[in-house]
Amino acid sequence: MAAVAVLLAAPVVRAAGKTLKIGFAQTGAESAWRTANSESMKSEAAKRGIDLKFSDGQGKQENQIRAVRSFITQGVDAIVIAPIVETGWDPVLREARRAKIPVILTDRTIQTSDDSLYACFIGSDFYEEGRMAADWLAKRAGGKGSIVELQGTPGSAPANERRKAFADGLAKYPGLKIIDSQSGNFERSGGKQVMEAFLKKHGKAIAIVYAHNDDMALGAAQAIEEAGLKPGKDIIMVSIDAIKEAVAAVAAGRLNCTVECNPLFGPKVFDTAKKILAGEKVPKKMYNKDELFDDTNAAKVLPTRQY
Ligand code: GZL
Repeated sequence: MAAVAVLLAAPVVRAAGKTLKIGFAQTGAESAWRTANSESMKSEAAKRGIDLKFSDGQGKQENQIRAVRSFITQGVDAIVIAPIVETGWDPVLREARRAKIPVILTDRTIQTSDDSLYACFIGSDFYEEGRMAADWLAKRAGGKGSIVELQGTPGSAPANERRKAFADGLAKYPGLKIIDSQSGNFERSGGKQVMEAFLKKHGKAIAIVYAHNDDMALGAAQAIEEAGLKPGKDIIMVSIDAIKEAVAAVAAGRLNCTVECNPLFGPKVFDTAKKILAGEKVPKKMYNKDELFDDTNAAKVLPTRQY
């Protein structure tokens, strides 16, 4: 058994000078966050002369798995995956390991029976983001109000963790109650449609919107305005990502709080890939630092926002 373990564990060290070929299985193009993340990966690869094989999963795990299999057939040096959902990855990760191609998970984590199937994770701490959102709301909403929640993609790590963290964070505030929760799939149109349904069902009982990302919050804000109400004033708006449009909306008082989830980690991904291919050890999980923007700081930081 030991012999097999040594064989499988042997790191692939790439010949110096050869153009690095990296396959990237992206989730899709569902949000402004995703666009910025794809741009960060593509522009950084171009800057470094890396041959990036980019695959848009169009929101489907089977497309991502197909792309990973194609990368293996092409014999890429490393594979990067932004796994759209948490489960179902072990078989294709085992195929990558058999081909001795290291896999870096970015953006979203997975549930796996064998952590050694991937080299490392680079992304944000979604539970911390949900906690920060709940903490902000508990301080600013006077401890009471009916909340409607716009969830991200079902089964995705950000949706699962942001939902759990927010509920955990509000557990000690019985006056702050989630009265409805539905997925808008991280899309602006989804946020608008779900909010229209919530307004029809709950009307003026809605005091707070908690959206798992800014695109859905901005879609919900549009629905609220079309219903003759003022988002940010009649209804408190809390979301996550801190895309430039949302930070501007917070500065204008149309949203009230957005928790950052930085997508610009292309440089970190390729630095890490280089280390792994050189046989260096890297940390298993690398979390990006995220801040919170509300009426106290949004206008000030807006000119510096990069995505
Ligand atoms: C978070 C990322 C989420 C963003 C959404 O790292 O997976 O997916 O919060 C995006 O905007 O669609």
